[in-house]
Amino acid sequence: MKKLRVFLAICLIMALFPGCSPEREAAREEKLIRVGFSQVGSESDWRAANTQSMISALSEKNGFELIYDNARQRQENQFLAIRNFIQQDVDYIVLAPIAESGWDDVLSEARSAGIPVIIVDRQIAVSDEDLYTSWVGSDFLAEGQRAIRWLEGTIQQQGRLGKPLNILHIQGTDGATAQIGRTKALNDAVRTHPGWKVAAVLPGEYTEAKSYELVRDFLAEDQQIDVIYSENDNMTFGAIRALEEAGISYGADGDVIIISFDAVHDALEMCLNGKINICVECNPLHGPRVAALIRQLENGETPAKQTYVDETFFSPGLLNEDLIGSREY
Ligand code: GYE
Repeated sequence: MKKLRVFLAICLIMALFPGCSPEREAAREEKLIRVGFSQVGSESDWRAANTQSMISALSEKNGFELIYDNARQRQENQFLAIRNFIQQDVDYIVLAPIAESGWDDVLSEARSAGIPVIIVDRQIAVSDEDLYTSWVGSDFLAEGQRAIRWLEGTIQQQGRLGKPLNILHIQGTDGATAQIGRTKALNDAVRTHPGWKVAAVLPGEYTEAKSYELVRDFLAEDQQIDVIYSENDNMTFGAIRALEEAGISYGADGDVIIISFDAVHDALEMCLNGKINICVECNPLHGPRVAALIRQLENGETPAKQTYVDETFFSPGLLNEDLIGSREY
């Protein structure tokens, strides 16, 4: 009798709430992990590949509900986004920080709310390392040193070691780890090579447009340069446009050596064609890495505090169309 009453009660509930089928309940119970992701902006091809990687890895199909915010290269926007994520009580905050400093307050708020924070790409400098759970990204100093070793070897082959070398330095966003590391490698090298000189440091902010304008104005002053050290591919594209307009030859057979960072498709094509001498790889495919970190945390594991990804570099002799075609970005 009791069983019959329970059965009738279930039938009644199912009749009143047709959405409550056992399948739907099960699906609802298989709860999506809610992730707020604050992205730097959309300044470069590298960033577009990174955003794509994050969105496809943190998809519903993979068990996530992603709240994506594009900060348009402004740290204040990242503060707003993070506060918004806290308000929405997300399960995890993922931050791709614009610059290293300034995070203590907002990340303390996240900690008070009990929300773990994962840092991706650039790093943060905080008073308390416990303000974030884990970081994954590139070793930007090593990338810079890779470029410098290549330059030293090339200059030596050309019999120009010890001779004057005028370097135009196009810099990424001030205070970003990618800028700090790549800049340090160059400055360290300039200090150890008496003939090497930085002709100018141009703040290109990782964008093609800004770099183009700055290099165009710089070249208008009739400056003589031997090397362009450009801290990302998009700024390299801008610089190359300015060189073309000024009628200055560059690349493998030209007067100006072009060093570029990221190694996105278009840059690799230009490298294969001898327009860029070296592309130092910077891997943007962090989506699956971040998803794996979250899974580890969900399983009660403690992921590594810092994870550096493996990277290499490309010069024309190391490239072919098949290799470029096989790469995801
Ligand atoms: O090199 C640049 C992007 O932080 C590694 O940011 C990233 C850099 C990348 O805009 O293209």
